[in-house]
Amino acid sequence: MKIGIVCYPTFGGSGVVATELGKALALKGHQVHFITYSQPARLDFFNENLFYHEVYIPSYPLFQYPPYELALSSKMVDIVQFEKLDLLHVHYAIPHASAAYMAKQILKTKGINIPVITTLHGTDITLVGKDASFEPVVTFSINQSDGVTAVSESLRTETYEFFQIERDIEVIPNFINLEKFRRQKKEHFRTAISPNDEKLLVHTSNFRSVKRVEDVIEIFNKVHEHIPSKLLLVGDGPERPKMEKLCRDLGIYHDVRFLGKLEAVEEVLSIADLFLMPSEKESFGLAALEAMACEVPVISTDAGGIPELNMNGVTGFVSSVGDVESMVKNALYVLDDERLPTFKANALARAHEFDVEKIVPLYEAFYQKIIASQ
Ligand code: GMT
Repeated sequence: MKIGIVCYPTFGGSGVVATELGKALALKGHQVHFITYSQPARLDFFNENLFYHEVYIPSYPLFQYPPYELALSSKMVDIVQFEKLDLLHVHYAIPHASAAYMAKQILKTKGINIPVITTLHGTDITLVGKDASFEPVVTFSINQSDGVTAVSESLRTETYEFFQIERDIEVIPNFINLEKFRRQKKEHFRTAISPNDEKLLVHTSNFRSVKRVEDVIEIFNKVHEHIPSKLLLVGDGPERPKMEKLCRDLGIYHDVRFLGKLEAVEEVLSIADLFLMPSEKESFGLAALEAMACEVPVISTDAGGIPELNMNGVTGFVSSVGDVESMVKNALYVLDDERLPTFKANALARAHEFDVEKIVPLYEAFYQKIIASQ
């Protein structure tokens, strides 16, 4: 198939999933065309089936807000026509689904029918999409898509609850490349970070308030009172300065490392004992899956789709949002030297259920179904 993929080209979960999907499809012989405003962060290797088309937005003094969506629709029209694509797969509803709708209508006037598939990722529904500024367009463009997928049952349910959706939404969970995300031997790195074999807790996120990074720090602060431990924080975002101050105020700053945005997160995960995800909302929790693939159990909330991934008492534990005490208790339980190896093995076994090799065929089958229904 010749597939156009539209996504955010950043380190964010939806962009990562879209890029990894495109890479996996290209390896299976499909021709994949990324249509984005810059090179996707994870589009890091050459393959003869992978193409990248940049959306260019001309600047003009009148535009306080450059009309990206129009430039994106025009680019989709151009690429679908020129490359003779079989389908467009857009990740994250805003503004990709409505831009695709516009492109589809334009192409119709040229006698071309291009099937459009929209994958819902989370905040496009649970946070931003619900806002009155976007809701009518989100509802309309989901209903106008030829196929819709969501990354968890929870997100599917929430979409039906908050929007007037007349379409079937198919759940295709996120996936993991187990060749990239696997526990590597990084003993030198571990010794440098925890010279006295302190336990290593890790959190990775975009440091937005929805991730509740203050809970990560509170949990670590209490765990640290009981067992020698260190905290590694990967990523960057608006909450980071406040979090650095909190660590200073709590007197734990020297046991916490802010590592910023990293390309090779798997190297940090390879030395970790426990992953913390106390999010307020999380449609799937890709960062937790990445940790599990590196044999790291997860202490998380029960928000959104997390319980569909993190099995309570097996791969870690889930608690209510904000219940720091419960997450501390669970973290100490998992970190026990007798129990930790079992939790690590369970986390890896669970990650295997989301192997890219198992999930990508579900997308291929869905593409075929939508193309056949046209
Ligand atoms: O988590 C974020 O803030 C980024 C966001 C995105 O759209 O890039 O992530 C969402 O999509 C990921 C990939 O499907 C999911 O794993 C995340 O759980 C989801 N985030 C939220 O629902 C908050």
